[in-house]
Amino acid sequence: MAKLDILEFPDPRLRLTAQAVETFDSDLKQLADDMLETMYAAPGIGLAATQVNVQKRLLVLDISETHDAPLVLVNPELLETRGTEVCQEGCLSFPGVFADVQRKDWIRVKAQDVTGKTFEMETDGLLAVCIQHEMDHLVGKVFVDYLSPLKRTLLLRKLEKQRRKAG
Ligand code: GNR
Ligand code: NI
Repeated sequence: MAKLDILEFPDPRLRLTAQAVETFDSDLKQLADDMLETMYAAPGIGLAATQVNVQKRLLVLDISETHDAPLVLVNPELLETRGTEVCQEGCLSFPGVFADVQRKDWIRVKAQDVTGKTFEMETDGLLAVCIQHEMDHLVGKVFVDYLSPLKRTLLLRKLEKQRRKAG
């Protein structure tokens, strides 16, 4: 296992669109394991391959507090959504800042596991929010894109301030 470097805004590589995974080999399994290790160490509850500079449709998640419920979604697709909810989101590519974002409240997702087996899941709440946040990363979208210009400017100013404070 290896911890990977997480790209931070405004790195232009965060804007790249990921390609579908076609090869389910040991390298893919290794990448998923490394992404989980990176996510747990951060710590975060989700991580998209885009954030570690890999342009593949792959994301990992674990919303448990005990780090024992890892989920890997390869080539995820939203099949159905219901309702909306607003959740305060953070992002490992924007350390130390948070903003309210409106998402779908309930989702049905189709994806493949790391061996290529197709599965479907239905979920809501934080996990549903997180899957939508990670799927955005795979198409080069980040949570601040949902904010008004004023709110975005204030948040990015805060991000700079946090960075100066951190180091
Ligand atoms: O760790 C994370 N927490 C989080 C909280 C609310 C909504 C979304 C997230 S995802 C984020 C990790 C991350 O940046 N994933 O891309
Ligand atoms: Ni993120």
